[in-house]
Amino acid sequence: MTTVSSVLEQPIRSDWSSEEVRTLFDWPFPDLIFAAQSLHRRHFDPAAVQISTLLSIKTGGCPEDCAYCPQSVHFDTGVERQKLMDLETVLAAARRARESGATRFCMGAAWRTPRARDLERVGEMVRGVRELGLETCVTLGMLEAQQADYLAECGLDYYNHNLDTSPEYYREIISTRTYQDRLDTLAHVREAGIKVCCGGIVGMGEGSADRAELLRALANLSPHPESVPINQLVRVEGTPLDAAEAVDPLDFVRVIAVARILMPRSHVRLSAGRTAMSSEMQALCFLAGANSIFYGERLLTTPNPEGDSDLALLGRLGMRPEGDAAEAASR
Ligand code: SAM
Ligand code: DTB
Ligand code: SF4
Repeated sequence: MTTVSSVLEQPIRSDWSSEEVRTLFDWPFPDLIFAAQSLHRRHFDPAAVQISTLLSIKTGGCPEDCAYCPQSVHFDTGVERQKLMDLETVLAAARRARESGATRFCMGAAWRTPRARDLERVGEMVRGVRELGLETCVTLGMLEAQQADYLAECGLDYYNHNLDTSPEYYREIISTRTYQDRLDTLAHVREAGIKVCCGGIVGMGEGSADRAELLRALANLSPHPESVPINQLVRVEGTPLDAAEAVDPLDFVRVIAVARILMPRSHVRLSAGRTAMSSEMQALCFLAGANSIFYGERLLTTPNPEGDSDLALLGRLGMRPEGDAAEAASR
């Protein structure tokens, strides 16, 4: 039986059954938050939040058909296509992110998989951003083993590639690449020695069993992804999901709490969708174990809360960016 005391006593696991994870979703909210917060405190400073900034280095015109995505060529969303950015433009954005307090700079490209010449240029960006003292993350679509090895040689810290939803619901969302393709890319990244950033999206019309199966698929990766972005769907006009039903905020908090319980040592990122969340809901997410956010006024193509309002929220909660002077002194 999965009980509060059993989840607090057991070691870190990668063998969760469907039933165990579904049971967690059915727990009374106070038990769930208590267990998540207890595990969070065991492994992290509960007042510290890791800050990442995103930049879209190649926008739109993507051949994939991910039903949530404004950058797919299959949907008319009005996103303006932009070819791969110059190195200098990327480095200028990275410097600004560093000045605003980000410790990780994430670069996203709307590709199915990178071409050789493009991968080389991204490799130069990774080297340049690292020299600024920032952690680096890229998300470029599917990777073969040699491509992952090349990025590792360039010093890449993290590769983001999401499972997005449960294996069962996946076919409703994407037809141009399989779940197994995603698992293969994740294996190549892991074998290359790059840290894995892998999560999913809530609010695409999935049921609570699908949410449980997504988290089970993530937690049964061994080792766990170091970073787990939990996105709330940003409904973009022109995508097939533009009229998806809004998620009950408390159900979203449950997803964060279960992710924290299953993957106690991972950074769980309260990722896309924060412009639609109240301060109170975000506070509950932090209480449930979220300890990372995207910071800066844009995600890839859609808005994110203003930097000042995020700092104000952290201030109201007595929380602070991970790695800043106050946080380092308290360690
Ligand atoms: N093209 C690459 C790929 O998909 O592998 C990288 C960029 S893609 C935009 C990265 C992730 O952003 C997706 O896997 C998805 O989880 C998330 N995402 C994209 N559009 C979103 C939306 N409208 N709402 C929430 N998350 C979204
Ligand atoms: C992730 O899980 N979320 C980020 C990042 N990885 C690349 C992307 C969110 C994109 C939201 C829609 C947009 O701005 O285009
Ligand atoms: Fe392309 Fe990535 Fe968007 Fe899918 S999520 S359409 S792969 S940019």
